[in-house]
Amino acid sequence: MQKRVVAVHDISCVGKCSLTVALPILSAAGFETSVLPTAVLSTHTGGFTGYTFRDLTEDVTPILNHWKSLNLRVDSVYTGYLGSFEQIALVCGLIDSFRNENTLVMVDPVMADNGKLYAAFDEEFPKGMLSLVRKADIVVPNLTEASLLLGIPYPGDNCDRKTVHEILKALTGLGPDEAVLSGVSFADGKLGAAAYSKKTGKFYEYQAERVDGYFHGTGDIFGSALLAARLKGKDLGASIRVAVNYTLSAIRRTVEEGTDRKYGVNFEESVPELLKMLR
Ligand code: PXL
Repeated sequence: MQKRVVAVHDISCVGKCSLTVALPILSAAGFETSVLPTAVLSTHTGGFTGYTFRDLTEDVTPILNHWKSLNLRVDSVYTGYLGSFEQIALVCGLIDSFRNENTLVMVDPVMADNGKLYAAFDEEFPKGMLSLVRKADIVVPNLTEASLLLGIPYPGDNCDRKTVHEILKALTGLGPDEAVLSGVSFADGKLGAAAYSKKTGKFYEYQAERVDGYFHGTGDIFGSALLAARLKGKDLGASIRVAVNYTLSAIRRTVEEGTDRKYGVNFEESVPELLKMLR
């Protein structure tokens, strides 16, 4: 039976990230993708000024109440950028109400990058996010978000394998069975992801070519591809390989095309590659 994912992210109308990335990728991978939009913004908040922001917190409870009346089967919940602090508790409620023994809950604790909280979040937000992370089967932070969750200083993006392993283990100590860190580098000119599974007690890593520069929305592309691979039954090691290779393919194409990076990367034309890797 086709699996249903509930994707909980904002709609950034322009500047590909969050739902405008998660929905097409998960749909192309063959999953029915239902959405719970957390906010509507004219653009994302990284690199644009003057963006609009409509918080949809008020709509969450009525939407969930309607879904409860439908007896909706939810095979996966994928959370990302939330619109308010109050939404953290509401999304925890969504998970509690709809999770069954086979539901895969993936939490991307979107709130920060490069050592800094995003514009919309204050110092209290990471504490709230921790309560959502505790409910996850898989947690997918970047190094900045991981250090905020664990209450440790940001180790910088070039931190060594030993530190990355400690962080991954500590993340699973918060509750999730699996932790995946994106944006780690263990060698010059390389960038990739590392992961740990509490069940197997194994670490996994995959590095590919590093393309210099900041590419907006790539965390969401990575997360969506990772979830697609896990839901297709690929193991954690294979899943991070798929997610890194797909993200890199979209970045390479964007560099070749020379488009303005704040508008996001060309993940669309790499979808055929993703589908091949997911086979
Ligand atoms: O990709 C993360 C993200 C999602 N949504 C919004 C953002 C960001 C990162 O800046 O601003 C609105």
